[in-house]
Amino acid sequence: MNELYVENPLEFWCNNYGVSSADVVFLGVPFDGTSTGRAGSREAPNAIRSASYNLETNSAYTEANLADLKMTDYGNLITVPGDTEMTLKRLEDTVFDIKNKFPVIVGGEHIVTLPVIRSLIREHPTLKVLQFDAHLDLRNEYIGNRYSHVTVMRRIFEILGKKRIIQVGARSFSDDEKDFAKKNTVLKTPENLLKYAIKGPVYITIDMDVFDPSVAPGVSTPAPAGFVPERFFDLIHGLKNKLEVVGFDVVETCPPHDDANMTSLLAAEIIKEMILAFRK
Ligand SMILES: [Mn+2]
Repeated sequence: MNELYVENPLEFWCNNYGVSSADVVFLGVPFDGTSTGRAGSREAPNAIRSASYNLETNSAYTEANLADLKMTDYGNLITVPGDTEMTLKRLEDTVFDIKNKFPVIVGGEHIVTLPVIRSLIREHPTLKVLQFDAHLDLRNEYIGNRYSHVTVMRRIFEILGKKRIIQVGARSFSDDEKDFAKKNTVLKTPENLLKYAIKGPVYITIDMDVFDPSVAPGVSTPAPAGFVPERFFDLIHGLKNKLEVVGFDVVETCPPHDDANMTSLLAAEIIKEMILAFRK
């Protein structure tokens, strides 16, 4: 056996320790059942795994190496196409199983964040959520649906309560969402976020549409005038020693609309840098 010459591009590039002994667990959630823009984010977990093979595990920001961590790729949640409720319940139960690890949840569309919060709040009752997103996702319902990528942060607000969602990067929202956010969440620019102290456990959700479509075209709901990657990475590493992060997700990558795999590649790099910056 010569293991130097084999690899498995169906797993995210990391040491695969097995779930019981791993500290960091990658879980794919190939679900896009409520997508109203471009469908296809169900293909993202595997596209991001494949993209990770184009990257180095070293980080220029931290001088740390992902390969030195006890990390494992847990595979994909078995979703139920057409049944959002059953899919979300399965995800809540699966995340609860790995709650003492550092969960890295890879969507799929943004509704997948809801069951992750339902699960983590049981372990961390004072949990806050830091959201990077072009949208506020605060509608109470959308085309008659209360459980969708458009309403996900409203449902999370109902769990967490006032001023426990911190929203960064929003530039596409309705009047009602903006009014609701002013009263009930915390809106921050990247610059202000660095000065804002988030105390206690925090979960970070990254919607890839927070980036500009010129650097991340493959998203379900693109919005012009977003982040460039350098700005995001500077921000993340500026927050490195300030936050008690208990896990994160990267959602809304949409491979069928992703020119040259740019968005999957960026998502893979984000996953690496986020883990190296924030793992417990
Ligand atoms: Mn979103």
